[in-house]
Amino acid sequence: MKKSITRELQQFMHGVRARNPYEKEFQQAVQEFAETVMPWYLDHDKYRSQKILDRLTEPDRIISFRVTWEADNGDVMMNRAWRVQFNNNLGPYKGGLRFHPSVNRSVLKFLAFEQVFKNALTGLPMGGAKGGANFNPRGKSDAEIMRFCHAMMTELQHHIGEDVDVPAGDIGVGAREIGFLFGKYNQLQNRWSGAITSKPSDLGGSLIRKEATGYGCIYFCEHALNHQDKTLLGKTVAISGSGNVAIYAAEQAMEQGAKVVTLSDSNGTLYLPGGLSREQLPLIKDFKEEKRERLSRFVNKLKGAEYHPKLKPWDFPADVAVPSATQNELNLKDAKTLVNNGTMVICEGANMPTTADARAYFQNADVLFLPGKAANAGGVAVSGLEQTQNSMRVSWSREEVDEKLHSIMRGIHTKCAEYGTENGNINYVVGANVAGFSTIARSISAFGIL
Ligand code: NDP
Ligand code: 2IT
Repeated sequence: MKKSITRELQQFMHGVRARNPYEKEFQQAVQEFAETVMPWYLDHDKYRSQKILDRLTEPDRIISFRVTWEADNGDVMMNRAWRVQFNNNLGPYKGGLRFHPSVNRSVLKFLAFEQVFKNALTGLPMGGAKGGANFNPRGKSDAEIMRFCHAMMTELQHHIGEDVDVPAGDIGVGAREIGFLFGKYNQLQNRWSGAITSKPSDLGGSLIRKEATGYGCIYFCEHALNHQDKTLLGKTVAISGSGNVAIYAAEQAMEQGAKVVTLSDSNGTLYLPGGLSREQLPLIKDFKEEKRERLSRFVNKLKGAEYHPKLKPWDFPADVAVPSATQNELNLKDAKTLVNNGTMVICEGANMPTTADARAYFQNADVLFLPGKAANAGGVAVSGLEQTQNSMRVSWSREEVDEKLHSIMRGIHTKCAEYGTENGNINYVVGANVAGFSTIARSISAFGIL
């Protein structure tokens, strides 16, 4: 990197750190972004003089509130919840809700920041937001989950709406939670509206939304491999997580002829040396989606599977790694193990699952690195299609939605190639960040000084 660019970057990050002390995840997401867009930014005096990058690292607003609810044993419980509305230049704020004990302002700010550019890449009219609570759904009864969701929506309803801000699911927020949140919203508003997406289809959700992030991720991976005259056929794929993204990434990887050798949860890793079979996938869906069991509780039902409580998916040999659990789950040590074992592709199903040093290591080792902003955009893309269907009061078929998802993932790949091609190779981190940034920068500039 040129000295002048390094100097600008240091100065910029000094300001970001000073304004957001202690927010490590947010600083990390901004640093990764700024590093890659700075050369383009410095080439565009118009945007630089309007301080577009500085303005873009400050959310439009953060709503912070208390959620009080009652446990089954009568205890009064309290959680913290937030909605970070980052930028709505391209459309209503849009992004998921996360329920996990690790949720805090920094985590939601990094997620909302990345959502702005991810949503811009889809080409659909969506701004960027994220929300959630430091609530742990694990071990709670359905009645407790319901009371928590209803209590949360009692406040959140004031800040969302189909033309204002449209939440969806994320970690810990699946069909059950969306049902409770959406029901309460409709009751409080006394009307039906598409103010929440990733709804089950019988509540007005889009077909393929449940599958969209995982499927889209594998479609994107296939595009990137095809660009190098390769395919997923016959490749071994290590996937982390066993939630919404992981399960459908596994399903689509198998559809493309790959062999899925791992899944995981926060307690350990499931290793299937012979690959996950088509007969085993419905069992995993049932235990994870319906019964919400830990992998260790049903590994004995999966023929040929081993369970390793102390190991990560990255400890097992695979051609392609698809981190699909949470941020910073793949560190430098894991990156070295993967490269030593011959892994050729990292395709991020989760948001920022790779630490900064691990990402740099992969890029120096010529590993094909596909960042989450591009690779996992399929979920929010089909959320966008769900908004359209809800507004039009129509339901598209699985085939129609899947065709549109394919076309959006193809379009994102084309944008990455347009903005990220260096010496004949695509740098997908540069491509995704600069393509998203240029779209948002144009819109901020067009609005004047706001
Ligand atoms: P789920 O809640 O369905 O699944 C999360 C999975 O990750 C679970 O297996 C969970 O294990 C594991 N996990 C969560 N936190 C940790 C942790 N701290 N350490 C280890 N494992 C962990 O979430 P999703 O599948 O929806 O989301 C996964 C990732 O994908 C997130 O980064 C999310 O932001 C991102 N994403 C999701 C989209 C969506 O449409 N759902 C769209 C785009 C990105 P356990 O059950 O043991 O906690
Ligand atoms: O990180 C993400 O893109 C999501 N959790 C999906 C957001 C959405 O609005 O569907």
